[in-house]
Amino acid sequence: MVINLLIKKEEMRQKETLMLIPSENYAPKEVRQALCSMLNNKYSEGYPGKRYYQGNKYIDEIELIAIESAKKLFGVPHVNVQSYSGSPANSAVYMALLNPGDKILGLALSSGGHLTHGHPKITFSGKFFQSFQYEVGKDGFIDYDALEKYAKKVKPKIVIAGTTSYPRKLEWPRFSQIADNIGAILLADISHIAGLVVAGVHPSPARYAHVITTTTHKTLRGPRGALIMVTKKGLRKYPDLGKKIDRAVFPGLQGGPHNSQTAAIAISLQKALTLDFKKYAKQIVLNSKALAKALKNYGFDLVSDGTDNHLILIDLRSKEILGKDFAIKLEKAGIIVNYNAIPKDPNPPANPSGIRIGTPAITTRGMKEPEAKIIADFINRVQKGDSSNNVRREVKALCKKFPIS
Ligand code: DSN
Repeated sequence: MVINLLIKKEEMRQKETLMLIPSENYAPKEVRQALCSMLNNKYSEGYPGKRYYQGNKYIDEIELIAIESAKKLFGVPHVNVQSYSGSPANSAVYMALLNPGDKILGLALSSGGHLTHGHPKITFSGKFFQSFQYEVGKDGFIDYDALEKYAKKVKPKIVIAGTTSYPRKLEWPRFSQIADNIGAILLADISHIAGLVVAGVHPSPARYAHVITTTTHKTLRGPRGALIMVTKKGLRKYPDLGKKIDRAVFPGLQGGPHNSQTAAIAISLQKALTLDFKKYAKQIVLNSKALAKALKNYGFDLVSDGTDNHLILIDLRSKEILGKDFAIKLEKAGIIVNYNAIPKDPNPPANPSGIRIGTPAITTRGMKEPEAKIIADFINRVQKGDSSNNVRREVKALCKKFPIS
């Protein structure tokens, strides 16, 4: 069958190339097996103990394990594990807490935010709400003073603190103070950094935000999926917030949960509770810092001049190549990245001035700081015009030394 052949080819591609897209990772075999299990056959609209279909005895147990594991991992009292992915999770939070036309305030996409954080005109969050956007300053860091002034002026109902291409630590106490001062809800979208948060290598928003969303497939290394979590602070402010969130997910936005996904989430959350996972997440950051340092030594300009987390945003303007062209060259050499806007990018999003790279997937392969330096050398050689075939051969050899199962 042609599809089976293409799946095999994709497996081979993933094995033989360096996956440097910071939102991608290799999910463990048990997670992938759960995804294609017979749980896929079952309808389970509703929640454990309150389903609209019979035959959900085991599905209930699985969903409860996923919920309890997430509560323990993130230190929160209420979790919904049914959102299909990150965008539906954020939409469910808005549906639970906002009315159409309410004001929302999120980080601009061009400053490292996400489409669902109020990106204007073309997105659900930008069309159905009055959306306002804050930005990073000239130094590439979120300008909290400017955000505070803007929040006081706009008075949004919700402040969204979350990022997709921001290489620095998020200052939760500052976000919380800004949102609390204007009586706004604080939503922390930790999709990119969830694995780092559970390992303690990035501060947790659990004491500061009212609601936390995260995808489960990035640094958390699970299946595609999402969690919506209500914190103690959130329940103090809105005692029925958990119920509201659950009702927004089902029946508000979704029908039956994807049970195979729920089981895969449960497995990955249990793995994330182990000491091994904490070591893994620490290594992600060590690798990212080593890669950033080596790239700087080769004269690459990094937005914010470095990284605190799993990702690096390279400003290519001094190298006189656009992000897309460089990403294509790197792909020819077996290095997979994505082109990305840099703050205040003079070029359009479809052909921006930067690339975004990250270390979650290479760390899953077992690579450490020495390999991060080798990868920086590969990237530099591609930029300098070394033959992509030469680099490709070396990339393949490196990947072979660090196999994935
Ligand atoms: N598309 C994801 C990323 O690459 O960061 C965010 O949703």
